[in-house]
Amino acid sequence: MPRIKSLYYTVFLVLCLSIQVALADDLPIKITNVWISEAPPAVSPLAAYASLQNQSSYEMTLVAVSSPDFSNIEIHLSLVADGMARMEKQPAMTIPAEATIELSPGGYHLMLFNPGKQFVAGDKAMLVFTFADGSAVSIEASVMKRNTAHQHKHHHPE
Ligand SMILES: [Cu+2]
Repeated sequence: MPRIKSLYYTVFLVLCLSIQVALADDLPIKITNVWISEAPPAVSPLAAYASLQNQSSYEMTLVAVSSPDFSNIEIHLSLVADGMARMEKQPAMTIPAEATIELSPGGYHLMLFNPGKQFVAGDKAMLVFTFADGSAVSIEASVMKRNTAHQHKHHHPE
C-alpha cells in the first residue's frame, strides 16, 4: 500500500508541474521588464511598469492586475490635456494582435495601492495579470529606483 500511495503522490506532483508549464507556454502574451518604482514612505500608491508583447494573431485585453502585497491595482494612462499632465484610470488595456505595449512613465502604468510594507530597491513583489479570455499569469516585479521620482500628482508637468 505505501508504494501505491507514493505512486499517486508522484503522479500528482507531475500533474502539478505540467499544469504550471502549460500555463506559461499557452499564454500568447509575454510580460517582461516588470518593475516597481521605489518611492519615499509617504508616497502611495506606487507606480509599476512593464512590457506586454502580444504574440498572437488576435487582440488581448488586460482586465485586471492584482497582488497579495497591495490592496488593489489600477491601470492608468497619463495624458496631457490643455497643457496639463494628468492620469486617468482605465477599465482595461487592449494589446492589438502582434503588437507590444510598453507601460512606461508618461504613458500607461499601473498604480499599486496600500503597499503591505515599505518597498525599497531590490525588493520583489508578485503581480498577477488577468486577461479578458480568463487567462492569467503571475510575474515577479523588481523594485527599482528611477531618476525622476513619480510623484503621482494629478497636475504636474511631465
Ligand atoms: Cu497613475
